[in-house]
Amino acid sequence: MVQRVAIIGAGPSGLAQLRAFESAKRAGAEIPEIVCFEKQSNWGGLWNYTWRTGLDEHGEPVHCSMYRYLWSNGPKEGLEFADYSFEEHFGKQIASYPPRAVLFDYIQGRVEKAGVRHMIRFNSVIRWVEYDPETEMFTITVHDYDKDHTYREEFDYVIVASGHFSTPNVPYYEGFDTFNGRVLHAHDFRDAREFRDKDILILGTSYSAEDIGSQCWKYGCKSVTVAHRTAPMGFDWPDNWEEVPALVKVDGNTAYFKDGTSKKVDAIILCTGYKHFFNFLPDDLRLKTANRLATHDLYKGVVYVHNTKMFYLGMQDQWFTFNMFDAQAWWVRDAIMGKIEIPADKQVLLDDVKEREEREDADPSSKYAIQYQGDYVKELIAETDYPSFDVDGACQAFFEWKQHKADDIMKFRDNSYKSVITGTMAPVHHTPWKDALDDSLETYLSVNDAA
Ligand code: FAD
Ligand code: NA7
Repeated sequence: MVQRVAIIGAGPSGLAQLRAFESAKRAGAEIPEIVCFEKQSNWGGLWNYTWRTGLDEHGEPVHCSMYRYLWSNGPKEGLEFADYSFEEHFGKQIASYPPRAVLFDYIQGRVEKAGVRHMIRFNSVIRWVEYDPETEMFTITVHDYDKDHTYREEFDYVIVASGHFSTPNVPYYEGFDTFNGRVLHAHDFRDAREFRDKDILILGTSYSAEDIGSQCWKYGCKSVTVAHRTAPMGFDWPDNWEEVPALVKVDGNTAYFKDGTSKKVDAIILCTGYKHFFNFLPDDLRLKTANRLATHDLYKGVVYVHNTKMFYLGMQDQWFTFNMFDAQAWWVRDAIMGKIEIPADKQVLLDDVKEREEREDADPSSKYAIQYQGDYVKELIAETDYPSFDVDGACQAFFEWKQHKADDIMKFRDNSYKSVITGTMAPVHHTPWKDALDDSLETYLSVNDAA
């Protein structure tokens, strides 16, 4: 009997898994039957942009958390696929911080080349997954929106690749319900021009806060105020940008902060992070973890310790993304195909998780965290046939990126780095990021031609 594998989600992680199996097949191996379920009508996960917010055309929660004008928040040299370089896709080297549409095109190029689209059932949302210890099979309940039909199918293995930056963490502060303006989470942010000439308040100090604030600044908001719960971001911000202590309450349009100061604002954007949220999984299969580098309950960061026929991809907080998902997908493929043995002793799995957590907690610095995740990528790659690449070189690009941000937060995207896959240096983008208001693929690439 051919074994059956279900992949939940066709974002970068699920696509990495499809590509991993396809590469084994191409090399002559017999692979299991693979079915990837994707609730959206297209692949790409978060990179598949939609103008919609709230519910999608079917009434499902909109998955997309990305927005117009989003450019890569780290250098592309840190995420390049080892088996499909930017030069292979675009026919030339391109600048280091591509806008969303350019990265979507790159992600898509690899899987189009691999010819894996037929393995994906689109408009198909997973409603429930159950495991029967007697038969050692999973039963998956799916709703197919094209046929408006719910059905169940059995699988030997399940790989959850549904992402964890889609279900917003939305705190409540006194006065939100009577605030005279928009209160929204980053998940629902789409177009910075909405906030032109407005005074905006942002809660949170991580990537979304930094980038959504920068977007609004770039597209002409009047001022940005960022309230921090723990610590300020501490960059050298433009004049109309300030960092203030934690928000205490809102009264009318006035926001009050912990140090007794206040500010009148037009809109509040909650950049307060996301939840690992799996409403299609019962308690015995559902991952519960904080957003960290060493996820809880995942052996090698991918095998669910309470059921080793269940895998999770991309559940870590992320410095590395596409290449880490690849490393995970190749490893999971080999575990399913019996090339890698998962220890039968549960204690060994739990010890592995504990060791990873302790090692992560040993040093809070971002430099350590980058190297930690780079080492994780190296560890997995060494155990499979994923093309080896200079992971330390990618770490180096991240270290330089951190320094460039500290040097000038509104100019860091004007820098370029060397590809660790092809060894070529990226060109400096023709237009500085702050002046590049049109971020279409055509403009981004043609600008480089003109340079
Ligand atoms: P996702 O991209 O979230 O894909 C998950 C897929 O699963 C989706 O297609 C979804 O529709 C599907 N799915 C979910 N639930 C179900 C279900 N029940 N049934 C069927 N299908 C389902 N990374 C970078 O490398 N560079 C960046 O610049 C960058 N910017 C980011 C900006 C934002 C605002 C956010 C939120 C993230 C950003 N990331 C960035 C990180 C991002 O997490 C990864 O790049 C990547 O998208 C993760 O891939 P994934 O496949 O694990 O998850
Ligand atoms: P993150 O990185 O999880 O950060 C969440 C931020 O929200 C962080 O600064 C938190 O502050 C803050 N937070 C969380 N809860 C609250 C409340 N209740 N009040 C105030 N502030 C709060 O999420 P992001 O969206 O920035 O980034 C996620 C991904 O999207 C990332 O990988 C990027 O690639 C894009 P804390 O420091 O805990 O005090």
